[in-house]
Amino acid sequence: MNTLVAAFEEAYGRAPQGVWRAPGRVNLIGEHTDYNDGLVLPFALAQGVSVAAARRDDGVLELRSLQAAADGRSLPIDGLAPGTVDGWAAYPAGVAWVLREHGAGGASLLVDSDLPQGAGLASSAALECATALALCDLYGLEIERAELARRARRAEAEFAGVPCGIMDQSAALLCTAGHALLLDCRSGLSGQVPLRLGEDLSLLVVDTRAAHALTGGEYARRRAECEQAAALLGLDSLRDVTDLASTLERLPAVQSRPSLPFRRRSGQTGPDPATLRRRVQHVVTENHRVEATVGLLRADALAEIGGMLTASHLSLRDQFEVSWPQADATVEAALRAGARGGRMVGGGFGGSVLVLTATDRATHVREAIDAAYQARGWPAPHYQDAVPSQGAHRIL
Ligand code: GAF
Repeated sequence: MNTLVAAFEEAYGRAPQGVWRAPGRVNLIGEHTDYNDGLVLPFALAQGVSVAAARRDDGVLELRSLQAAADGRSLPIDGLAPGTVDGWAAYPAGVAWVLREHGAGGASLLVDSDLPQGAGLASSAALECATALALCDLYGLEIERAELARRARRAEAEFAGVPCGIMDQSAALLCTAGHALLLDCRSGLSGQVPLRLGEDLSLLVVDTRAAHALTGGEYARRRAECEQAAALLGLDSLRDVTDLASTLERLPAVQSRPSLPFRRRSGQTGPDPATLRRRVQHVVTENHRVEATVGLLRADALAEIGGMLTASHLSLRDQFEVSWPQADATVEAALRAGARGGRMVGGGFGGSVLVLTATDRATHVREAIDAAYQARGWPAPHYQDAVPSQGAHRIL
């Protein structure tokens, strides 16, 4: 933090009025459920984004980042509009844009991050939420955290043009140390679920180093498919599915084709029925897995959730089709080496994998994953131990 304060003084010629920090997240389980009004269970990482900031009264938002030293911006608050700012700056600028109507004005910001970008650990949400807390404090805005998460999500979706759900911003703002956050994305209600690892169990975050970006069209396509399935079923959202088997029967009959990766036949305008059935199957069973996982955690049976994690991964791989080769190889190698379970986390198509393992097997698990990457000629993955940490807060 001292480096950040010194860098702020050098950049702006005065001291910051404060420093705010928001964490990245790992989603324990409940993937691609948030935009289906479903359940998610993320926890905050110790790694995150810090923002040093001072108020300016000339209506200018100055943005600099220690990770993008050559890419500073100076933006008039009045001129902020969706689509006008590109790159990393779109996220803090989007937050200033959503908070403008509440009275937030100009500020000088300097960003620092120890979260890898593109690792699927919600670095954009962390940047948005640290900025949001900074602007709220600088301008005396009192917005409760669940509402602030909704505003930060709007910044990302409407200003930066990334069609995300509400999970990542909620995790950054609402998580508490030693817990996962159970969030019902339909009601907005949330609760804390104990996630204490103790000495015997470790949660390993494996950055597969296949970069992930939500701006690619596949995430938006999955959303559209889920919406289309719900519309065909006459439901508001897939959360309303009560009986999976009969629901799948109600979707138009499966045509004779293998249920392999998404592909449109020429001339076809939308996803075929088999694809929609797979999407529905994932979302509905994933909500059940969240409930089952919460049950185990509340019964103090963390060691038993491994099967849920692996089942989630297989569903994301085979039904939702958002996994990627490094993620599959990581889960496979980890399980072979005796891990209790593992799954890809986040939007997919790159990013990180979460592995639950007995601590005394962790080294063996890592070696097995390394060997799998080496055998395929992939760059070695990066590892970190996940420690369920506190949500966004002021650190200075
Ligand atoms: C990304 C999105 F930002 C989240 O809202 C969520 O949909 C997730 O992908 C998939 O569960 O992180």
